[in-house]
Amino acid sequence: MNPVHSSPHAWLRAEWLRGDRHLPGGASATAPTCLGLVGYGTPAAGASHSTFAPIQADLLAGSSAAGVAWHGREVPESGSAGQVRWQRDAQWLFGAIDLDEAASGNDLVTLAQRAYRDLFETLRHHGRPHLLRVWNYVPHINADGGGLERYRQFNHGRQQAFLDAGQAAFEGAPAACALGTRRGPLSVRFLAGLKPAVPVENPRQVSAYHYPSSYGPRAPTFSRAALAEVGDDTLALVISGTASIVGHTTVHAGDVEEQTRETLRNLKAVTAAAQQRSGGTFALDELDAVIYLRRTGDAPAVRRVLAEVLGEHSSFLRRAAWVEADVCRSDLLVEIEAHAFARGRLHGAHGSN
Ligand code: 3EB
Repeated sequence: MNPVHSSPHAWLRAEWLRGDRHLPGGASATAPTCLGLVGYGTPAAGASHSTFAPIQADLLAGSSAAGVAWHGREVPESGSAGQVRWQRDAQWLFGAIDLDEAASGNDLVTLAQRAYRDLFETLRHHGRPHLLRVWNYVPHINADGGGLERYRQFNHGRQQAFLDAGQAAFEGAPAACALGTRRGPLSVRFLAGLKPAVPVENPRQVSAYHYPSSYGPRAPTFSRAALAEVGDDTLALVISGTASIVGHTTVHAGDVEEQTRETLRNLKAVTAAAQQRSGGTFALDELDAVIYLRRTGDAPAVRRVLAEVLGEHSSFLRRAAWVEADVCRSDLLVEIEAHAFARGRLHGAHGSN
């Protein structure tokens, strides 16, 4: 059976946005069932406060996709409350938050905490309490924030908001990514549903929420991946940003090719763990991936390694979105996130099998 499975009857599915398509408010870019977009580029005039506003990071030349559209089965309702724009259907809620740091007058700890406080308030209000996936884009993520790196400040505010809201800040945290942008606001996008997702960890890596305090006073709040039943006998697998980390340590600092190989070993391990947990078939070379590069000039080398390991004609490589962004540790040059759909069901209790 083809492991790439995306049923048009499922309650949730994902669709690549074409790379040559502009992302305006988004309305014309997608079908009416679009719940939300995570696309990259520069917002069209007046569109920076749309639910579909792009993340302000540049696509690399030749990127075949401009981002991912998440669809429900019905035309969603939409609205906004405070800083949160949202769209929802009977099962899922997608939200977008963009906070201008300079205008807010707050430090990044406070701003991150506020973003997540508002996020959790939105989930509570709409009765979709379970986060599946969060995308975080932090301006100048590796810069110093007055004695603490800005990513570490972000982690502090994020974890505090999870604790304040009584949300799982350790085991059971959502899948996520956190990348650095070079312009624009603090941008958070999120997808939440009615039922808890099943978290998946990577046996080659220490769980991020258990990283030692040498990486900052508060650990990052995310699981390596998460699985959800999305209807029509279909499972969604969302894999968090994945990089060249073994245990909790960066490996191959300065070597983008070896970092790419290690990242693929991690993606393979987490994909295998998801398969073991669910019985779904998730093939590494058929994942839908977003590839983030700190240095655009590394693209040919990364592409060469991906072609060698996954195949020149793999759907992974043919379909991937390539985005210029800073990875959250300054010694990391590449990070890859992914999603996939497969036939299957989740059995048994949350987190066990
Ligand atoms: C890592 O494995 C690399 O802070 O939400 C990956 C995915 C990373 C998510 C986050 C950070 C985050 O630690 C960085």
